[in-house]
Amino acid sequence: MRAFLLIDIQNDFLPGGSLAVPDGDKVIPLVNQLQPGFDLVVATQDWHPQNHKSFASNHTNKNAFDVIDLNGIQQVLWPDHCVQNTPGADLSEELQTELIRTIIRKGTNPEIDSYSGFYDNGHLQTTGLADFLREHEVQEIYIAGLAGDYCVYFTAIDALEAGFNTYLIEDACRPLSPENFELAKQEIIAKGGKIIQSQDIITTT
Ligand code: VGL
Ligand code: ZN
Repeated sequence: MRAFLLIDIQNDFLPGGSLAVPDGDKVIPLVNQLQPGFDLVVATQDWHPQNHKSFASNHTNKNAFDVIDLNGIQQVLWPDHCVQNTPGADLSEELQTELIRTIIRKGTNPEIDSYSGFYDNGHLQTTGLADFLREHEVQEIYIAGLAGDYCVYFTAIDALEAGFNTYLIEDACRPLSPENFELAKQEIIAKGGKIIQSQDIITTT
């Protein structure tokens, strides 16, 4: 079975949002078009409490994009984003949701960030995504969404580590930093993943 993972297509990551990914909205028509070609569609949702320690606002004398040590893990400090039950945390209204079988919420523990859809950044706690996919006999995972160099990248690395055949749909992702996204794609390839374009899927399904 082939699964399609839609990573963090939420208002705060879209133009006008508090942690906007440049051209983030451009992925939405593409992922809407691709969804029916998969056996299973799963979305992730960054879902932080207001006191989350990845927010610069929860530290004194720190600015957004500073890097700190948070419980032994390097942490970029972000503007407040995707706060639980706020409009910024909602999936985009442009995103088609009828085919989404489950939504995996992550980043709920204020002490640790969670970029990947599978685990927190310390790999201490699972979200249950790997088990869910295995229960549905998924072997191939196709990944799209935001941000390409953070949550998309970490999800792809964990998918590979969990033994799934992993495909990143490059044109259905947008990064915060193009330079970091280049490094991220190289790392995914080095670990056995594949970088593809949406056209590769549209023409083969
Ligand atoms: C993300 C930074 C902080 C992402 C989430 O979805 O890529 N990036 N939280
Ligand atoms: Zn976040």
